[in-house]
Amino acid sequence: MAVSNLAIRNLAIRNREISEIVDGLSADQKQISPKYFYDERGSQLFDDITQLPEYYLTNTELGIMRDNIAEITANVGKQASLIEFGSGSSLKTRILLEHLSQLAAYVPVDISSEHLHASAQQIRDQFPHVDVLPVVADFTRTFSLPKPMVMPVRNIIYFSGSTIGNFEHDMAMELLRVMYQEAGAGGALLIGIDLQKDPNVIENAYNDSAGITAEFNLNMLQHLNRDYGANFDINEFAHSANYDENEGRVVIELISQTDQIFEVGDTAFDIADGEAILTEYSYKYTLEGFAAMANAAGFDVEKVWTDAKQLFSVQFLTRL
Ligand code: AVJ
Repeated sequence: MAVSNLAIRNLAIRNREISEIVDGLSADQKQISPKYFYDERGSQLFDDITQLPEYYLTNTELGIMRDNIAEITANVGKQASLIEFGSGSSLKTRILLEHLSQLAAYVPVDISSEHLHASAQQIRDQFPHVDVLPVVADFTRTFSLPKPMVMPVRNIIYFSGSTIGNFEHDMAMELLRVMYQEAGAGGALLIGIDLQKDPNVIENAYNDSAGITAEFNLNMLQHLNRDYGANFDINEFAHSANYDENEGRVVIELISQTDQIFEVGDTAFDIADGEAILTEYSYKYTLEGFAAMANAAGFDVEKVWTDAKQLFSVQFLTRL
């Protein structure tokens, strides 16, 4: 029987993921990586979250981009290669592409090949003059860049949505160092960073009244049941999101509603009534705190754009 290389490769990836999930659930603090939020339904639910009145992040970042687009594109300059960390089907990317008329290339980088190629094709359809060169890679490690038809003047790394907030300090630093490497000489980083603010505003963004964030969080268990041989009883877990002001992070968890046992593949786990599975951190920064990290990774904070309420920031960092 012929088994394709692709099938073998996918199996190998899946086995690695299952052992990663089992390891996380075997730790003292049970945890599952936030990357498992994003199956098809999870991606749809996240899109829904971005439309919620409580979830200020997306609309605020969009507003900042729209209000400052002339300055932003002036900082990027002409004939840059725009390298987006993440597959970039968002409105923010479209605003940039609409206003950066002389790009050397647009390079979306994503680990999911399917998602990446679908959104790359949409970008090509909407921006036929742009050289779109998708790269399948795990952007937490360095990867090699494609050669555009036109020689880029500089690389601009784009990382929107405050996605860096998912990473704890050491990993966030590592990611900034990867972006420094990928930017190369003369390169820069355009990044969206959520800011520390009234804890109630933050907590409401992760505890919306429509219950979409709860659904998004619980869907992770459904995803594991469907694709990773788990048997979670979705009805026996509850969504929880609390802002820890000292750590500057939202802690998002699934709380067991009873003493129970669940399995992932062949491994069984006990979980007590009230015990948590950590599914996500969402770090919020002060401008000073983020600047210190950027400096330590070799960047200079050249420009910070914020909204009137200082909820969110878009920052332009150049290599020191
Ligand atoms: C995609 C990581 C930026 O932290 O706000 C939204 C994900 N989780 N609601 C965030 C998320 C729950 C989001 N990021």
